[in-house]
Amino acid sequence: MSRKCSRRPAGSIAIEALLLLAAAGLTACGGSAASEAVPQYTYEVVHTYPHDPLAFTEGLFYWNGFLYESAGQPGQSSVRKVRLETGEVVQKRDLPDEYFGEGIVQWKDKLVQLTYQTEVGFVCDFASFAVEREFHYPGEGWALTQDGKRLIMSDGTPQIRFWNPETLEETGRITVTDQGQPVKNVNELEWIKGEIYANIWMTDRIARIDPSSGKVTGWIDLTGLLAPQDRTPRTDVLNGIAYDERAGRLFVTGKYWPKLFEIRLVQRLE
Ligand SMILES: [Ca+2]
Repeated sequence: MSRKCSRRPAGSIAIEALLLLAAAGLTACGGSAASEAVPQYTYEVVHTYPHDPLAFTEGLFYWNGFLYESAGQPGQSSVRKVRLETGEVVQKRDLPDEYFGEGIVQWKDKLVQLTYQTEVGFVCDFASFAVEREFHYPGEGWALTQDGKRLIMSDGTPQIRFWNPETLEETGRITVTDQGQPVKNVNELEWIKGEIYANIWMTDRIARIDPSSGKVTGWIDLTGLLAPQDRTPRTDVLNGIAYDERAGRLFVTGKYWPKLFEIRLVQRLE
């Protein structure tokens, strides 16, 4: 229900109806009048780059000129270092067949990786990708990012966990909510200028999340980003957000997508 309500109202009649409901102390979501409309964003494509259409993207970040990507699926999971401009995989470590690769994050000279339902994570040497140790966590592993102090982890539920980056022990949680309603399927994450960005699985949308409250502070609609002629029966959903902090570049891609995009956000004025 919350997703329908958070969608842009269609036309002035819907807006007038919302205003009337707000005046009556209600909203169309049934919440209080304190709920405010969440800003909506669309996008402009700045650059288009090649992306490996055989990579079932589960984790993505940018560091020092390269993309780092985790690809999932049993028997096909890997961690890759990828040249942005060409999509060339310059370094790769395959996972054992029993693991479905999920989120990755850099922490100092380590790369931390989750697996989907096996409750096992790997701490790897960042330079070589060699596994140095395993660790365990309860529940599913979906995505990782970090804010400079904590690792930030999603598990497919509305909850986002915070971990001590050295011990990998949980230090807290938030529940992602959109105008009071929990948001399910929180997937690939990226820390961007004090906010958590999260792909919502099986949608073309990215939520901007306040890391202290879990509240969604904006919705980014990427509908139409991958053109119909670039899709095959295999092409899967949007997933993968990376941010080049130094240059302020935002990158997104999807599972088995042949392209990766640098995009610029555009706020909808309606
Ligand atoms: Ca990411």
